Amino acid sequence: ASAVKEELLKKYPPKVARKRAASILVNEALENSTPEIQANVRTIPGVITMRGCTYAGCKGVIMGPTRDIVNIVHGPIGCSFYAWLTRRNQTDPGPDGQNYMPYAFSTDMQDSDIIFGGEKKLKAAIQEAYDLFHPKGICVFATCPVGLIGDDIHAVSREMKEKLGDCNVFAFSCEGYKGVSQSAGHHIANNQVFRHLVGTEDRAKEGEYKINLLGEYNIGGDGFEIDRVLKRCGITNIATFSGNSSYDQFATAHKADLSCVMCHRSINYVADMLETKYGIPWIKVNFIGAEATAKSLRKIGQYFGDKALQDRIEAVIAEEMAPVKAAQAEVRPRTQGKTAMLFVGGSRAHHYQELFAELGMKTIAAGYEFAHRDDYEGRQVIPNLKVDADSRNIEEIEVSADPVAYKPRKSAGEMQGLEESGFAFKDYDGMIPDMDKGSLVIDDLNQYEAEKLVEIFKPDIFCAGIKEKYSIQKLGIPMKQLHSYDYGGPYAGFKGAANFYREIDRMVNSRVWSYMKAPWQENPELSATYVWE
Ligand code: CFM
Ligand code: HCA
Repeated sequence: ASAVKEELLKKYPPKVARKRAASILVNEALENSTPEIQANVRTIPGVITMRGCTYAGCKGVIMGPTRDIVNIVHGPIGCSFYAWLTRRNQTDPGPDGQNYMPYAFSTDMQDSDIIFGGEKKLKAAIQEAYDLFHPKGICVFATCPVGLIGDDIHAVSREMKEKLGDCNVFAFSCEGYKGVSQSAGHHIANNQVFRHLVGTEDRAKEGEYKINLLGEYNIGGDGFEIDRVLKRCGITNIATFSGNSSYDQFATAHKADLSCVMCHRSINYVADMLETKYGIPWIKVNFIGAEATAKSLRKIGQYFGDKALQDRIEAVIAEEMAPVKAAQAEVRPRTQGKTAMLFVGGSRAHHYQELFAELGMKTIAAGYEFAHRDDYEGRQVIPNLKVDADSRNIEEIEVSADPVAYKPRKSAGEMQGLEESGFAFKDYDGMIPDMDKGSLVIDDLNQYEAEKLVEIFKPDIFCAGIKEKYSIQKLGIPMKQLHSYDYGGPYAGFKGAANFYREIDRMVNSRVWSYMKAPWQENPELSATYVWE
């Protein structure tokens, strides 16, 4: 594997090779520790990164899936068009029918707005949206030019909130260039939702075992499947951040008794703030993979510590597992021993290794686009993370215990008892410890390295996003999108696992790939040769 690393770096100029070397890691056995990887640093100019921008992480990822908030993009129309229904976050509009997700609200900034300022136009847009829909909330998102010309979107939002009276208007300084990736946008979104929305409504859903599900975005209906399973177990989901969510879910999130964190990267800030301000403990869960789903449900059962709940969870697991096992048994003779590569976002490259393991498939290389070292190595590295100019640029908000609403959910003794029995609060070990020794871990993979990896290893399947899809398929390797799910899904929970098994079986066992030859493979004279002057 270290020869592979050398091969990946060989073509780069020395300075680029040095920088990339720190982001490429051969997972070696270390005594009681996890090897260190470079992450959350700037992409090297000139390489074709898989990353997106800060605006995408804020507007598209965190705020996009909430149906009854009008999300107005202050910027050129391209940014709005990009964020318009591309992420496959599904929703169930419910009886009130308030669902603004199919719309693209934009100020459609023009050259003249860049020169003379766009605040007036933004005010008018907020007024127009309010007059048309009377939503509970309006959110405003900054795109790159807003930061460059200095429009004060926060002042405009404050003014409009005051003027409208019954509509919560607030804004996000999530200019695309604000951070090194989508990740900065997650943090900005978390801060503003917590500041302006969480804890503003006390009338929450009733239930005996109340949780929040943080970092689940209902892509391809994953959240629907998880909610179905939770409901069967008798667990009440107060708020999902933010798949299939509504304004009121965020507003009442402080009424839950436990936060369950799915995607650690995008939402761990909210989990921490809910604990500090309201006393709600958090645990890491994972509903990708049938075994992982069962384990997560048991962990929730153990937290509440109620025998009736635990019995019900066991009964649900037993019933749901039967068809999952049958689906597994059917495909495994055909999938066993095959290899996968996963390069996705900030959590799925880890979570989906569980599903591949259930198919008997080995993940030989994986990496995130924009995760931080804690998502690779575990949260114990957080105190030692280097604060650089880019991370300092993202606000860290001060939160303290609420004088009225703070309420410890368990006594110190109960918490200690749970911890002594091996129950881990606010804990995430990251991706690296779960990967085989000798496997490759690569942060912010680029197109050149992706093609090199495929050429060297010829994996049976490669998982990434839309920009990677066709370049990989042209190399004759099946490519599965783990963002949009290639318009399929759900893959979470029990039913999702069975869906995934069947689909991956079809993909890795299709012979079409071996029949396919690119024109330059059949006619070598068509292949281009690079000539360096
Ligand atoms: Fe979390 Fe996500 Fe992901 Fe993510 Fe994303 Fe996504 Fe993703 Mo695309 S919040 S980090 S910023 S799990 S949009 S639903 S699929 S890159 S791995
Ligand atoms: C984003 C959204 C994205 C892109 C997916 C892809 C998603 O980062 O802006 O590259 O295919 O999941 O929709 O991650």
